[in-house]
Amino acid sequence: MITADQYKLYGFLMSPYSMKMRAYLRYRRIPFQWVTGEAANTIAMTEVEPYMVPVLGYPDGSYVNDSTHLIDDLESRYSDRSTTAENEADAFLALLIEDYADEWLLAPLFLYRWETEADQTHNAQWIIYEYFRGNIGHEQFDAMTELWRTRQTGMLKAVSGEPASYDMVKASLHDFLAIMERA
Ligand SMILES: N[C@@H](CCC(=O)N[C@@H](CS)C(=O)NCC(=O)O)C(=O)O
Repeated sequence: MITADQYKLYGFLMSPYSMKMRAYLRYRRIPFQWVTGEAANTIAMTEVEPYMVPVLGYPDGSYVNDSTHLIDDLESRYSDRSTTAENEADAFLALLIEDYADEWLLAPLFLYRWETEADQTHNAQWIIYEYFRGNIGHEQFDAMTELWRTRQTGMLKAVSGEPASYDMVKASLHDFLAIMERA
């Protein structure tokens, strides 16, 4: 049931940090309303700094971003199904894995998403499709898709490094996944 005093999570399916936050809220069984598209973007642009998704709207009307900070805060507010390990060593490893995922895995994600022309087109369309909530007949669809493709592709070097390191960046994801499979 949706109620007015619920948490609201403003994000995008294409945003890995939004998916992290949504998975967390679901796991904790904290009721929330998922808000995506233009409405989510407007909140990210007007209610927090710097501009980014996800943003969590609290029942008291405040807005907060940064998934790590949000999770810390929610961990302290609710005890049921806590994701904080009781054992200190496990808690340290959990923090390490979260940090690695947040700070490093964006590099292979960006590479797989924006390296080839086919992926650039497909993924930019997907983001703008979500922004317009499926209304691909929108007159701004093509222009915004192109704008987003150029914007994100332009960030590839800063996020994923030079082409000479692409193989290493991709291998790091596969090594990480193999280790997690064994864990
Ligand atoms: N540290 C933030 C990172 C969030 C983040 O980088 N979100 C991306 C989308 S996945 C974003 O909104 N980037 C802003 C931009 O592209 O200008 C968190 O954990 O929530």
